[in-house]
Amino acid sequence: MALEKAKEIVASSPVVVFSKTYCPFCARVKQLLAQLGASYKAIELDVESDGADLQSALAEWTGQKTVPNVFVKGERIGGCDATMAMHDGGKLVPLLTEAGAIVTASATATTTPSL
Ligand SMILES: N[C@@H](CCC(=O)N[C@@H](CS)C(=O)NCC(=O)O)C(=O)O
Repeated sequence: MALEKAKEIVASSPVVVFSKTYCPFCARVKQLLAQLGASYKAIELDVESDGADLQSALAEWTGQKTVPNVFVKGERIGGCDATMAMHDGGKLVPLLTEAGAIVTASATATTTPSL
């Protein structure tokens, strides 16, 4: 049940961060996404009534017991370290852009009909 819900949440948004409000690693990831101008859905597991169940389901599904647990386009990136490493490797922004989470000026221009 919680596993189904976790999978539904992941499928429902291009970027999902399972997080806790007081977690500094989660704050780092959310801050990075905000700095990159990426839209994302944060699920704060310490606030959700079924947060503990969701966290257990995520551990069962992904093998990761900690937060943040970051997903882009339904694929798991991992925690804060993995997300930062991906960004440092120059791979995060392209993935976020491909996911539609970052709308660039040029992408906006290409969707504007020419006059
Ligand atoms: N190295 C991990 C650190 C994550 C971590 O230690 N998160 C803590 C919260 S700040 C955690 O999930 N603790 C267990 C829990 O809250 O259930 C990462 O890169 O994401």
